This record gives sequence, C-alpha cells and structure tokens, in this order.
Amino acid sequence: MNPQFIQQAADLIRASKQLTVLTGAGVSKESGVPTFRDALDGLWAQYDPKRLATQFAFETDPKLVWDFYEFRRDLMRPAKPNPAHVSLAALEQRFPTMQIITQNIDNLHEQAGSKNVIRLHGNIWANKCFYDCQGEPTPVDISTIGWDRNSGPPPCPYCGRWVRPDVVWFGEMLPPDQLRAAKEVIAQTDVMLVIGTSGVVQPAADMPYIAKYHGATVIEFNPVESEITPVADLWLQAPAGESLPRVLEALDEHV
Ligand code: BJW
Repeated sequence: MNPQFIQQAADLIRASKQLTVLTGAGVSKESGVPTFRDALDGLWAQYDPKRLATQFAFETDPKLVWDFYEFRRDLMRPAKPNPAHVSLAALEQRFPTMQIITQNIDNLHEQAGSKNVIRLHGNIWANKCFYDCQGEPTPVDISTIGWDRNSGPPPCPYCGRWVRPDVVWFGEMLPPDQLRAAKEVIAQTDVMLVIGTSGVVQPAADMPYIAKYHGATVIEFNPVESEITPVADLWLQAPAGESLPRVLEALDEHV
C-alpha cells in the first residue's frame, strides 16, 4: 500500500468538517463474517439470494429462510470487531460528529464502541412479525416464545403467524428514519470514507455519488475495484483491517 496514500487520507480526514463513513460487508470480513459477492467465499456464490432474501422466498419456504438466518447467526455469534471496526470507533472519538452509515446487520460497529451508526439494512439479532400486525415494525422478542426450533420460524405472539429476522430484503423499503438520517448527513458531508462495499445494492450504492455531487471528497478502502472506485478521489487498495489502523497512526503522528 502506497504510504503516500495513507498520509493523504489522514490529511483529508484531519481537515474535514463533517466526516461520514459508508460501510459494507468487507469491513467485517476480517472478523470472519462472509461477504456477499466475493467470487469464491461470498454468500451469494453459494446461495441464491432470490430463494433466501426476499419476502416471496419467505412466503414460499419460511423454514428454509428462517434456517438460513439461524445459520448466519451461528456464523456471526463468535465474531469480534476487527482492527477496522476498532479504528472507526477511535476515529469517532476524535471527530464526534462522524457518522457511520452501514449496510451491515452484524452489530460489530456498535460492539467496537461506535455510537453514531445508521443501519440501512436492519439487525440480524432482532426479529419482527412478518405481517407487522401491531404496526410497522412489530418487534418480537423470540426468547419469550416456546416453539419447536426444528419447525421453522416461531409464531408471532400477537397474531400467531410468522416471525422473521429484522433485516431488509430485496424489494423492501429501507427503514425510513434511517434512510432520512443518512440523506441528511450526506448532504453535509465533506469527506466520505467508503469501506468494503461492492456498491451494487441501491440505495446505498448511490450515496458516495450523491456525496460527491454535494462536493465531498471520497476515499475508498477496498482491496478490489468496486462500483465506487470511479468516483473515489483516493483508493486505498488493501484490506480495511490493515489500511485503517495505518491512517489512524498517521493522524496521531501529527496531533
Ligand atoms: C473488503 C475486504 C476487506 C473484501 N476490507 N474491503 C435494478 C436497478 C437498480 C436497483 C434495483 C434494480 N432491481 C432491484 C433494485 C433494488 C435493489 C437493488 O439494489 N438490487 C441490485 C442488486 C440490482 N435494492 C433493494 O431492493 C433495496 N430496497 C429498495 O431499493 O427499495 C425500493 C425499491 C424496491 C423495489 C424495486 C425498486 C426499488 C433493499 C436492498 C436490501 C439488501 N439486502 C441485503 C441482505 C440483508 C440481509 C442479509 O444479510 O441477509 O443486504 S443484500 C446484501 O447486499 C446485504 C448487503 O448489505 C448488501 C450490500 O452488499 P455489500 O455490503 O456491498 O457486500 P458485497 O459482498 O457486495 O461487497 C463486499 C466488498 O468488500 C467487495 O467490494 C470486496 O472487495 C470488499 N472486501 N474484503 C475491505 N478486508
């Protein structure tokens, strides 16, 4: 990794007034959480998203989809924040208005200590009624429900129909308050760090382009070229768990 790029990133961050970070699955890869689209080990290389991550899939085979998310929870349960999450939490200490906008559902930013986190795609550790029978959303605490765990999703305690994970599937609207908050912060952003996203899923994929349109500088952290690279002013082509701590060190050298 070019040391000049590390220094340039640190200089841009130091001079920023509103620092915003957009993260995707790549930021959690070094914690052992699989990405979606990496060719060999991404989830969608092994599983078909149309059969697992849509309302239609859940209506067609609720047990298959529920079991897939239980499998994902088992994969994520031992995961711990990696140096990229830790560096972002440390960066928030230095820049208290810094905002993370994440597509991730794994909670690792919060575990690392980040406070200002906008979650675009929900939270795998939470559940809700598939029909939102008590209003949108209808959260359900499944630890209070007794049901046969081999039979698929638990019954909603209010309406008796299915409980589902509180994540955003393809074709679903994003949580409106989170999306609104993201749009507001992007309009104010002068430096955006884009970390570990392929930039193919809307509306998150447009956010760096919108930030750029509003005059922001975009710094990408990704070992592989993405849909964001064409709009990036600076591309740190390395795993985020390696590049972000080095940017932090470069910031600390000039305090
Ligand atoms: C590293 C690294 C390391 C590796 N360090 N980096 C046609 C055109 C435009 C839009 C649409 C369209 N047809 C349908 C749509 C809308 C659709 C969409 O965008 N589809 C596209 C795929 C075409 N979007 C939606 O449906 C969204 N809702 C919506 O738009 O509502 C309005 C609407 C509805 C209907 C029609 C039209 C409009 C909802 C999207 C929900 C996404 N949900 C998922 C699943 C969440 C639950 C779960 O986990 O199961 O969210 S899909 C999946 O993709 C997940 C992720 O958050 C999301 C983004 O993936 P991400 O994070 O970018 O991961 P990867 O794997 O793609 O990339 C990882 C990157 O990390 C790579 O670049 C690596 O190189 C890098 N990396 N190691 C740093 N160590």
